[in-house]
Amino acid sequence: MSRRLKVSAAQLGPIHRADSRKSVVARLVEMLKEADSRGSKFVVFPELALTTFFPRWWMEDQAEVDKYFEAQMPSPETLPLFELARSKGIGFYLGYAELTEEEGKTRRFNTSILVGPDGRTVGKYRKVHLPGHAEHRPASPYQHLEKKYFEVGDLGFNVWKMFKDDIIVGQCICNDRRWPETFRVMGLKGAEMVVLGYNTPTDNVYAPKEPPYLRVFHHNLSIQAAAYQNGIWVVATAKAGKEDGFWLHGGTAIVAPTGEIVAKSNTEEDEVVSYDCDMELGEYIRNTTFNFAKHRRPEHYKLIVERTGVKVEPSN
Ligand code: CDV
Repeated sequence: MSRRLKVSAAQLGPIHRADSRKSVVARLVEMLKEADSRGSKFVVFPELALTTFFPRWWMEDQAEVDKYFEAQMPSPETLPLFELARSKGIGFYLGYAELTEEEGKTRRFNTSILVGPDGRTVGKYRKVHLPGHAEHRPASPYQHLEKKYFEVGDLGFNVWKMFKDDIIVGQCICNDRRWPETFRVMGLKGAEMVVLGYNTPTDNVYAPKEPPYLRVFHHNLSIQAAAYQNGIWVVATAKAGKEDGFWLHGGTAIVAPTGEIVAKSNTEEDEVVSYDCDMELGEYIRNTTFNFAKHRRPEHYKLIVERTGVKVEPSN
């Protein structure tokens, strides 16, 4: 019997500032029901899936910022999602802003969790590649303040065995998908599928001349290359559409280990995208072109972990 996993990417349309957690969770619940009706066993929700993408606003009052964070998970508001998923035997990935007390310190992370089909949280990830800036830029049409509101994740890139076939699942968040290191670390830990959520503005606030079509092209380029270069399935789920007037691109996609997009969203609204994944498909890639044990040359990759930025060093 081949190992298969039917997965659904549950894309969210906009969540406005005024929308309550309860109304958002009701939308997630509806999409989980839709995924269940299609026979899916795994549902991937977006990054920061419970609120608007609040890093676009400069806020000085920490109490105001903290309204976008979750101090517990499941919370009373999200519990219906956990209970429904458990009753249906469906696992899920959920992104949210995490507020935690650790060693007497208040900490804030851009976090995602993997919840197993038995309703238990099996894995947590805290976003490593935080894009944007930390200072107020009043001349900018909007802010991208992930560097102000979150700490850099401290849990690394991990994988977990999930579902009845012990499928090895990794997770990351949004900007992480643009960094090959993200996927290679999980690939080296045996990942067979990597899931992620994202909120990507259609325009590049740091490069206003970049045309919007390139944003979706770079998104696809990143996840397709990551899938092929590691022989893994990649599921990438957007929060999309005009949120409080700011446009986030869609492009939710399920990518096969061959690098091909096999299913994608057609809207920038709540939309469930499903695919029945053959978990054996990546094996030939992982055993031939990207047989890591046979072909990798880490002795030549040292700079990747030793150096962060570019230092010009011509060999002539
Ligand atoms: N939420 C994100 O991480 N967004 C970034 C934007 C800022 C480029 C992304 O990589 O999509």
